[in-house]
Amino acid sequence: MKIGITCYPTYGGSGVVASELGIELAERGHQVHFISYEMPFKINKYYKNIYFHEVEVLEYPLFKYPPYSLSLSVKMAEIFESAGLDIMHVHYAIPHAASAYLAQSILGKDSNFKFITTLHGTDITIVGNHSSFFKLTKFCMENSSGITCVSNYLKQLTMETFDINKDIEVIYNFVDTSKYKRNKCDKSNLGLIKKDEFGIIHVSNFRPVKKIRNIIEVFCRVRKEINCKLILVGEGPELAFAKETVKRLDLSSKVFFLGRKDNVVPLLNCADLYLLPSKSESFGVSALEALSCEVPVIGTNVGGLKEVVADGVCGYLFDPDDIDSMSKASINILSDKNLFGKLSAGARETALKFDSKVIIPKYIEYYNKIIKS
Ligand code: GMT
Repeated sequence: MKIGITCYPTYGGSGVVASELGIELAERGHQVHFISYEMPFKINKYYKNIYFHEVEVLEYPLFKYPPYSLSLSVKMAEIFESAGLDIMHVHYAIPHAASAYLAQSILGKDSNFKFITTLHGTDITIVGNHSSFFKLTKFCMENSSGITCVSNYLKQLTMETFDINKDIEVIYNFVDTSKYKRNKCDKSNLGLIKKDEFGIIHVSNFRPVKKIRNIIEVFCRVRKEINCKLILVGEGPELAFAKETVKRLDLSSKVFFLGRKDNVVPLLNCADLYLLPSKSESFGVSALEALSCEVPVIGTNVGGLKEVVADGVCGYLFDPDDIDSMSKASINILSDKNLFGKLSAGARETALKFDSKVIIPKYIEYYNKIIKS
């Protein structure tokens, strides 16, 4: 099959999932054409069957905001024809689904241009339902050839918020468990965590929804009882605040800010606990990656995280601001070897259910269904 993929190429869950999907499809012999303003950061080496088409954006004095989404639609139409694509798959509704709709209109009905929109979360919960986008998001979904959501929670929310009268397929996020796995080497080998310390980790784009302040607060309480360090990976709007808070609390020697990292597996291998106290999370792919490396998760009982982290099996879920319970649970996990062993085994078992070998065929099946429809 020849598949076009458009996503945000920079840091962010939807871009990561779209890139990993492209890599998995290419490894299975499909031809994948990424169309975006930049090469997705996860496509950081040569991959057979993967092509990249850069969208050029015209800067012109009249344009206060250069219209990227229009240039994107033209590029989609061009590549659909020149590469002979079978299907276009856009990740994150705004503006990608709108560009795809326009590309379809440019090419006309006879072109057989079909596009699938995958909703990831904030494209529905924050951006898409904003009054400036609501009608467009609804229109694009109703005019997509197919829609997928990354969790049942997101499907339900989308149907309720937008009153969508259309089938939505749930295809969960996935992880390559052969890459995301515990290596048995010493967790102190990166020089972050000492042999007798525990590592607590969080990976995200540091947006307010991630509640970074709660992570620091939980860490503050846990470290009073447990010899541990905090590893924060990623960057985003809350990073400066997080750094200031850590400095103010005199925790600079205990907290590592590592910035963006392409490969988090060695870092997850230093960790004993993953914290994700998000206010809302449509799936929580970073938690899944931690589980795959046998790291138990403390998360929140809101949104789609409940479909990934089974409470008491591979971690625990609490209300986003229940710092007290999160801290107590963290201390319990790190101080009780049996509990830790049970949860980390449960973590790996849970991750295996979301292995790419299980999930990627669902995308391929869905592509075929939409192409034939
Ligand atoms: O919040 C992020 O990390 C980025 C965001 C995005 O859309 O780029 O992630 C969303 O998509 C991920 C991949 O499907 C999901 O695993 C995340 O749960 C989701 N984030 C939120 O819903 C807040």
